[in-house]
Amino acid sequence: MGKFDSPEPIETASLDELRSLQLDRLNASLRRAWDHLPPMRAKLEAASVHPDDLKSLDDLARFPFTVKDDLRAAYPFGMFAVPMERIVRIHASSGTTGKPTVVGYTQGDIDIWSGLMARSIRAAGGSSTDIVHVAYGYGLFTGGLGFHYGAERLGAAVVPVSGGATERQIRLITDFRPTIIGATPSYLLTIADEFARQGLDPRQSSLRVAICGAEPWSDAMRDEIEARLGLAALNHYGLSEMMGPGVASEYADTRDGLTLWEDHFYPQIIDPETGAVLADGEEGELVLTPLTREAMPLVRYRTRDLTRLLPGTGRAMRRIERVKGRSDDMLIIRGVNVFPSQIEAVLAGEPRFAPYYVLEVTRPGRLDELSVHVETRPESTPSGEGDRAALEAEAEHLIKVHVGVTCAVRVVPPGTIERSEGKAKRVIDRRPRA
Ligand code: DLL
Repeated sequence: MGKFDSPEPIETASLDELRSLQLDRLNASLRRAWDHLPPMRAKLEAASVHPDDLKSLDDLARFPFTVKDDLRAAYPFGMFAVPMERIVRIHASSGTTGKPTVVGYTQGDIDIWSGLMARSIRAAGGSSTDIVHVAYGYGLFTGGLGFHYGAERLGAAVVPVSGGATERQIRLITDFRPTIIGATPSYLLTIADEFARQGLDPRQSSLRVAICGAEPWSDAMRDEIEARLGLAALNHYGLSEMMGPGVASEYADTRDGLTLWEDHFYPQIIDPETGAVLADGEEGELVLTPLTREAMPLVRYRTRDLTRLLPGTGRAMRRIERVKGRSDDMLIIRGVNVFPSQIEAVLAGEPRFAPYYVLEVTRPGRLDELSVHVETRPESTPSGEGDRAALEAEAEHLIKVHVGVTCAVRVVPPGTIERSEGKAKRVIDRRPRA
């Protein structure tokens, strides 16, 4: 049995033990930031706080936030708290707008990351006997290498496929018989489609567990993936700024949200408008403070992800609820806040729709308009214009009732919406730039 085949002691530690470990680690991390990370120290000084002001975990609320723009301003290496000779890895976010954010790691950071990924894969039901097919992208994106190192640390056999070249993914799954796959949920559906295209039944594959993350997805999408591929699809959360995947992960035995690895990340939920810390159970923006990062001891990083903190199930570490979306992905359509994942959940209620959709936002006059393009399943394409119009009207009605927004639904033929090979693009914004 590998070292990571059974739970680590901290997974079953008492709440007191966990809180005392967190306080010690938080003190040390704030101290590292103060001593070695000038932009963080400047922030603390501007807010008139010092690491010594942290006497209890609640005192963290007095400390200032770090935001993505702080990382951009420090581009490329200004957020590294160690000299370059101690940095052993650099990742960067894709940066669709403006400069990318750069993340550095010491060897110690890589070791902790690998350990947390091994823990996550084990929590999902993996062990050293598994073969893990990694279909997350390898490269500057943290997904591929994060899963890779974790699976290796677990002692499993890793197949480092990366994303894309979907035909070949099917061949490798068929020939190598992996038992676990890591992929974004949208790419997993692309893989399922490709199985079908090749005349194969994905439910007959060797895969028994999928570890899905890197983008928002709904419970309905999970049901679809599990039914089509005949496996357990577990949720996995992370972000580059903390290190990558491996921040929170779902246990196979409870399947009730993502246990946040609180021995390495201290979570707070804040009101995104006021910045005030909210009580556990309330919905708001997740703020994370890494407790053990050497290269980037950030203080109170605002993730923009909206979720809630829930008590642990039989564990001291708390869970986060499935992330609804990022506050920057939220559309405001004539005053109504809309997340793509909410539309996804409604569309999933109509069995004739396939799980492929895209939202298009336009501004023909002064007001924003939303249209929802959704594919029908091949076996249920509309029989004529009347049938199509009725299906569209029904979906518009359901979206109005459940999400509260008026939109135009456009039913499109199977295969017309662009398939994902990584993070799905759910919104096409055609509004004129301000
Ligand atoms: O997506 C890291 C990752 C790789 C996570 C593989 C899981 C699996 P970034 O590219 O920096 O890092 O994007 C991070 O993706 O702030 C969330 O908005 C979103 N996200 C990640 N996991 C989930 C999830 C990786 N399970 C951003 N549910 C985060 C919803 C997720 N959103």
